Amino acid sequence: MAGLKSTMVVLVMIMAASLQLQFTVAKTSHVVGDSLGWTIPPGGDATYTKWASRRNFTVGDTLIFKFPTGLHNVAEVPRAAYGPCNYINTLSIHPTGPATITLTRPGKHYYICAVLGHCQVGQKLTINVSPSKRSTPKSRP
Ligand SMILES: [Cu+2]
Repeated sequence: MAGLKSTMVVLVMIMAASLQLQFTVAKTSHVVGDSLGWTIPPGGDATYTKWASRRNFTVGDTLIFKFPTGLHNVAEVPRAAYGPCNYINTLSIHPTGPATITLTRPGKHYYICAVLGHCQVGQKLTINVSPSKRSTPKSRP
């Protein structure tokens, strides 16, 4: 009986996962860090890495960075600047919270907080954005 029960649990999990896949076809708003928001993460940079690993990002989706204006900010930086937390050559900077960023390009994106010291202790996020899915025409000739 225990075997049947665990099989059922696995089945339900598979169904939930495929439902989630369907939902990602629509444009999604991703609240970075969920309830934690965009802050110095208590668990270090693994916090946002873990958060991102549970999600699928697609062109057209938005990232919402929730933070109090003045305490943090969001800077998109090139790959080379991400590791060393170099925020001299930012691609864009969003000083006002909450900051909503629409993902317009596929590929890797690198975000850091450019307040001195914050990126070094883990306030950084990298995501991989998939190209947008083309909607297949429903009507047939
Ligand atoms: Cu910060």
